[in-house]
Amino acid sequence: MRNWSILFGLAALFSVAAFLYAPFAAEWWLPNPPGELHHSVSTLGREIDFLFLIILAITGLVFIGTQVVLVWGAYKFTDQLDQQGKPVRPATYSHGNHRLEVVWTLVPAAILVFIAVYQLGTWARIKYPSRAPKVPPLAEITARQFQWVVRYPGPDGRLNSPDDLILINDLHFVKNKQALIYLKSSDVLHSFFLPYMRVKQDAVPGLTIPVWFDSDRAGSFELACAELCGWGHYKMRGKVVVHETEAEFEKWASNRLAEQNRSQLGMASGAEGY
Ligand SMILES: [Cu+2]
Repeated sequence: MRNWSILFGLAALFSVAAFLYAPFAAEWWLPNPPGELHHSVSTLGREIDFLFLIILAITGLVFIGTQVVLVWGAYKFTDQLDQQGKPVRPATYSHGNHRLEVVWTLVPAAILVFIAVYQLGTWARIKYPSRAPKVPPLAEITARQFQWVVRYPGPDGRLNSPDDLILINDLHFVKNKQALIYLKSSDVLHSFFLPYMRVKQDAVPGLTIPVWFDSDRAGSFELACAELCGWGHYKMRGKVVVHETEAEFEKWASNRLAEQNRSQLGMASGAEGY
């Protein structure tokens, strides 16, 4: 049945075509700003993308190699029968090849060790708390079923003081400036996910985890929860706004703070709500 080799060959060709097409299609590639398909907005994001491409190249080459061998094997060693329906070339049965198995275990192991060692520096820059930027925290973010509670230090610059600005699903920071947040959870595991900044960090009940990122493009991006955390998981979609300048950010924060104070005053005096 030589036709099977053709089917396998077509499937492999389709996969390789998709693989080659992906980098040129925005909806197939990593999330980046519109019109800038290959530009990750964050410094660490660019490092992660580079690692990703290395892994993609290795797995891509292995994929093409194995598919070529598979199709060639299916084509060459297909069964052939003579006029009487007897096989021209009787099947031989193999019980494995020790040398081959050693090779295909050692080579992937060596590749994995290479990747593990090669990415160590990037991992440290992203995750080690000792490598967190030495800047005042932008906010404390507490995940809960089903929202992100974002608490910014108020005018006194200190978190957890009475003048804090508290917003839901609304994260703001300034372009080209390191943003440091403290991540918490008040119920179950959530995962703080900024796809455009390539940030993904679990929010773990009982822990306060520093997370840092930046962006060299202003604009509005997405914040999501990447851990199925309950029935309302889908609601944990938030907004990340990167402001062009510090002044713009300050103006936004003071406006929101004034709004918050007004509604609190209103609630205290019973003039609004209820
Ligand atoms: Cu969640």
